[in-house]
Amino acid sequence: MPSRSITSHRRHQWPFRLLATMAVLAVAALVVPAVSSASNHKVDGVRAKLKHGTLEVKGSGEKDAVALRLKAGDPSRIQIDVGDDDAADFAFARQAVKRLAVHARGAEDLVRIDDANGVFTDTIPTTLDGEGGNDDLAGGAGAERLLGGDGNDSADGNGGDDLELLGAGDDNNNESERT
Ligand SMILES: [Ca+2]
Ligand SMILES: [Ca+2]
Ligand SMILES: [Ca+2]
Ligand SMILES: [Ca+2]
Repeated sequence: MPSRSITSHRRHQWPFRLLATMAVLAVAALVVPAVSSASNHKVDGVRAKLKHGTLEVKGSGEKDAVALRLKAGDPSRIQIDVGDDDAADFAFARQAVKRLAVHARGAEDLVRIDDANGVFTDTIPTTLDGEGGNDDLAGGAGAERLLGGDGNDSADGNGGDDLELLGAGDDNNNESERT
């Protein structure tokens, strides 16, 4: 009977379909996420690495803009946004970060803590060091250390018990109240 043979044919086919589905899932699991937490990785010359609990961000030596924020919808991740263009370039598990230090190096840099997705510098000791050049530093609601180094720096702690040491130069310390 032809109908019998079709039935047995279909029965032999389905394990192959299952194998094909499993192969597709295995390939999907290998896809690498776009945001990297790799330590030896640079974006526009800016490096971010986590070592012994210290998340250190180092500038390129050229003019940099760097924003640090929690990931939208996932406060367990800290993102580093090089270029401050709303596109995160590095991400680290917040739990693994015991201290945060940004060393912007020479040239006029913008370094800011972005609390848009939640405050994190209240629990993670944070230092923003503009180093040489006319830097623009902005803290978050927590207590940060803002260091200007040489150059005419501008700093705003944005609330919290901040320490601002802007070094040599014609510096502008404008602590504002957060609302
Ligand atoms: Ca970016
Ligand atoms: Ca600088
Ligand atoms: Ca602050
Ligand atoms: Ca200075």
